[in-house]
Amino acid sequence: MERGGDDLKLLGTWASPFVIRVKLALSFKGQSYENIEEEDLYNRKSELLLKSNPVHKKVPVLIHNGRPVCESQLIVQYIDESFNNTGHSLLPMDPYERATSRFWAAYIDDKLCHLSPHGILVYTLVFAFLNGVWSNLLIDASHMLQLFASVFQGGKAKSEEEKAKALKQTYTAVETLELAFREYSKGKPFFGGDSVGYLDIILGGMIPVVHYIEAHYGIKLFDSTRSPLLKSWMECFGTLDATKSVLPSVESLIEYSKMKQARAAASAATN
Ligand SMILES: N[C@@H](CCC(=O)N[C@@H](CS)C(=O)NCC(=O)O)C(=O)O
Repeated sequence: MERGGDDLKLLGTWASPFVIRVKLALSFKGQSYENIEEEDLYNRKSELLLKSNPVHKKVPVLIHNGRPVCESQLIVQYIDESFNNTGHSLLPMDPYERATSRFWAAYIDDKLCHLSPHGILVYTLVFAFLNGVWSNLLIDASHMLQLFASVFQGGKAKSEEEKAKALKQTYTAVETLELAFREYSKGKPFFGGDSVGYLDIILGGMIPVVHYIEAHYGIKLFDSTRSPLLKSWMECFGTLDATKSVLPSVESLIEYSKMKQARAAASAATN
């Protein structure tokens, strides 16, 4: 789809938190785009993906007038800068505030999204969910703990104590983020104050998976005790018109997860 001379294509998978970020940014900027779904991201990447992101071979990739931009945080910044005449600015104008927004965005990715000593919980769940590889382990919360501990620790069995420590580190990161939200929002509903800003988009991509983790494992990442402000933020963010059209429902994620798990089980049975 083209709009105002801009040809925008988004290469992604619909359930990916990183892809959802980009969709949120495009939605808030009122940009239409062609959505190109990677059919089998973990087994057979498309030629277009390999050509567009030869370094990491990951989604999302935004292709703007034929030129690819990779890495979700950079794509959101690119969208903000490229379409500065539509919607409001996502990043703050002040250079210091821009730097601190990027700092917290890196914190979210490091502690909550990626495979790191701290960010293991969510990353592992997202990976397992998208991949279906460890479907037989995804039974309940205690199995889930084994799952993320085993991935984090390279498959080596570790003590319950160490598993609990990894979970605690994730909760500590949430508490730290809660303090950052308090400082940035200044009593308003969003990181960006009265309107949605860069950090809302970065964390907003995680909302579907946060709901999924709660529905599937009974683990509340944002709750009224540990992070009441983030809990309210999540509820409020999810009701906006620009987000409702983008965020997949928890039911669709559960269905998708079941389908992936069935497919993984069938492929394991034939091998
Ligand atoms: N740092 C990247 C992470 C993107 C990422 O991990 N994408 C996953 C899907 S959720 C992917 O494409 N994985 C394919 C693979 O690992 O081969 C970003 O922010 O865009």
